[in-house]
Amino acid sequence: MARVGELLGAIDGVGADRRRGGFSRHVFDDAERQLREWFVEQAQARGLQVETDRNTNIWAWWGEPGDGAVVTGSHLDSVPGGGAFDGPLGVVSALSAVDLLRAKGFRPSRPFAVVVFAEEEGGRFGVPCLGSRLLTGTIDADRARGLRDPDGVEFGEAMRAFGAAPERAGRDDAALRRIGRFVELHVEQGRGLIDLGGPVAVASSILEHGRWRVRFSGQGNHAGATLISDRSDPMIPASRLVLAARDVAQRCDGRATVGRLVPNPGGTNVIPSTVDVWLDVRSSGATRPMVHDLSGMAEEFAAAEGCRAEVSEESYGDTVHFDAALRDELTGLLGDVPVLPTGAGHDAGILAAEVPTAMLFVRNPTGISHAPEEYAEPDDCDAGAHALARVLEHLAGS
Ligand code: HGY
Ligand code: MN
Ligand code: MN
Ligand code: MN
Repeated sequence: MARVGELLGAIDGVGADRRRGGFSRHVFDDAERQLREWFVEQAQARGLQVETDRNTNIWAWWGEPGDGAVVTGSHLDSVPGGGAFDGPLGVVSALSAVDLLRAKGFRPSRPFAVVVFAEEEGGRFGVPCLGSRLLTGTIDADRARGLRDPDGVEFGEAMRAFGAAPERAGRDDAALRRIGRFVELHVEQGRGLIDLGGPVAVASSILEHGRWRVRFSGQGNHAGATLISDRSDPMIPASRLVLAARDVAQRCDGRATVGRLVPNPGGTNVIPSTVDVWLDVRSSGATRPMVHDLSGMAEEFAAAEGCRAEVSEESYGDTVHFDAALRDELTGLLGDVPVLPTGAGHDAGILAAEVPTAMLFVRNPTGISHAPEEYAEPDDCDAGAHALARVLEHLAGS
């Protein structure tokens, strides 16, 4: 039976990003399609019955599909230049857990599925957990279809090119009825387990988080021929907003990040006409107030340069407290493993509003995620798969 590390190794080169380092795998791009095909092969090799739902999430059933299933899984897409574990570890561990259970002669006595959610990172169309948000109706289907990628391609068009029917996208009650419990295993994105010295933890909560885009508009012009006093340069208020985001976050004990800032047209010798800044803000309760303050500052910084600022909300997620009964069941089963919060969003956070949901974390010795340094030791990966198998056997047994 393949170990988790070997299964992960099989997809290691897919979507390797030579320019950024790490991996770039975004919904329906070549790399992500290769990973989808790999997953379907692996699932079918295990005798699982595979189907893709109307929102392009993939479901692999162990036995007949049915309502009230025990479901586990995660995502295969990545952030730009991301690590190898965020997402794939949860999918591979689910396959490995099926192997472990089957090897001991276990057969689920209730419907059982492994799921791969689409576009969890929002790396192409800008909204995280797009597949699970569509499934639960947490995003308006028309809005989702109209989301554009950096090349201006709409998600609806991309769905059609992928062979899906965009007009069918949206809340899928039949699919939701099929989920009785959802458990997602994920590489830890932080240092909790390093400091606690164990390979596996159970999740307690997810921070509230949101994504806003701020467009600063000024006057494009020539870098050499335009006096400083004659400029309306949107890069100036954009730069001030980056620093203000950090200061506001520190003051509010929150987290604010500008990981994406796009000048247009982007020439070295060109004063930009617009600069788009994406704010990623997380906190335990102060997210919207923080962005309210930052929006006011953006307008002030813009006015000071004769520019304009427009703020739009791209996505928002409330704080998620995972199902306490299920969480306690898991910690009991796994022998009092640590219970840790996470600042990272997950599909499990979206599903938690609809079904009893839990998460397992596997130790990441670097504590770094969304970067090539993200890592999990092979033995810890195996410990995670065994823990997941134990949980699934309990939930799908009697
Ligand atoms: O952004 C997040 O927290 C998640 O990794 N999508
Ligand atoms: Mn991620
Ligand atoms: Mn993830
Ligand atoms: Mn010229």
